[in-house]
Amino acid sequence: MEDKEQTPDGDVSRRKFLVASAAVAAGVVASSRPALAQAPAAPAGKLHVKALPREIFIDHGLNQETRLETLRGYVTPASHFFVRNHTNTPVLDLGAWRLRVEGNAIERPREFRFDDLLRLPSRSVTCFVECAGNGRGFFGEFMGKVASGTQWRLGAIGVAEWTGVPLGAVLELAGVKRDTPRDILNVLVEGLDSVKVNRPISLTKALEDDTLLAYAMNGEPVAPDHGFPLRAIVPGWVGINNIKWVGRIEVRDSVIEVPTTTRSYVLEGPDYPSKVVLRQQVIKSALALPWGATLPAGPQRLRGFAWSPAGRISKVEVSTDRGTNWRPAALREPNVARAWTRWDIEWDARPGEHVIITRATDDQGATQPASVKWNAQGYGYNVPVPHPVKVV
Ligand SMILES: Nc1nc2c(c(=O)[nH]1)N[C@H]1C(S)=C(S)[C@@H](COP(=O)(O)O)O[C@H]1N2
Ligand SMILES: [Mo]
Repeated sequence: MEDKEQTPDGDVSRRKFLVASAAVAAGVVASSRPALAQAPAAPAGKLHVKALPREIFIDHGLNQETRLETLRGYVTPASHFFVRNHTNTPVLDLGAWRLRVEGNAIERPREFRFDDLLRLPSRSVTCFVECAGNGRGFFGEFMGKVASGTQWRLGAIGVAEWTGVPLGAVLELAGVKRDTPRDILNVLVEGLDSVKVNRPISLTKALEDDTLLAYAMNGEPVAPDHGFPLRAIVPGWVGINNIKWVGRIEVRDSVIEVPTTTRSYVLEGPDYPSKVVLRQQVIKSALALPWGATLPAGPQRLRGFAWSPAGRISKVEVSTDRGTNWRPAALREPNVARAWTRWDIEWDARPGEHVIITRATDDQGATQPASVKWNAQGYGYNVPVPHPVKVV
């Protein structure tokens, strides 16, 4: 894989994109399968399949950030779910699709068809998928030192009910050799996008009940932009682990090193003597208003979201006076661990320029910190942010 295509949140090279879209245009993915078994085709030259209205998404090109203020329910519908692609969305044919499970720690390498997976016991998990770089823009905005990659604020997250088969059930059918190390990154999940984005997780994480190969999102087939026909769901871990368009899994007896663990998705910079390979996300909260919103004076109900990779949210505090006083927000159900909770609080808005700051705590005792170490690729920014709001 070329370095250029693996830069954190960087765009795929223009050349590679032209090749990929030419393949779509030439009908390379077409087949004689019944229409029902096919994903909708992305018009040639388009990066994505779904509509991306500017009222719902902030446009970062390949990457599309959800405007959290447009969300109404607990789960994020596919129409509103952020998109983080390393290259354009591939349009896969379900009939031709296969999942290969192989590697030197696998007893019986084998291939699964989609129907084989549907015959296995099904499991549903409600959790977030959140980009490791969610909040990256704040390194530049509040630390004065821009980190490389898409300058997200806090909309690179969505929560869905994912349904599929536990990854462990599939690994069990292929047989994982005894004595395979459990806590190193040796279970590689690979996508069928043109640059074959892949990332290894540990066997321990792979065998957790809630780690899924998901074929449904909020009760519907996973949409093309979100990984049709199958994506990995690795609750609590950074977004890259939730590989879309899964086509191959490799289990080895040793660490699997790929660009997503050696080059990107690592913490590095002046404050990191050695690179730290990312696994788990960090606790965060967000106000569901446009950045720089304008509100009318008078009583308002502020609302937002809070989420943690480890537990349920136990507290959200809100300051409307630049951090001097904090008040607890009401937490609304559902409040699912590794998904999120919605919160709201009343605010008597007086005319002028304000900032609203929110700070989440989870039931494991984790709280958003007062500071975070800068890192070159801008991961893990979770300091409470002063969200600007103008009252007129
Ligand atoms: N095959 C593949 N899987 C992928 C990616 C990708 O580019 N290709 N992007 C990853 C990243 S960095 C994130 S944050 C999530 C985003 O998932 P979404 O686009 O469904 O929101 O998918 C992950 N899985
Ligand atoms: Mo990501």
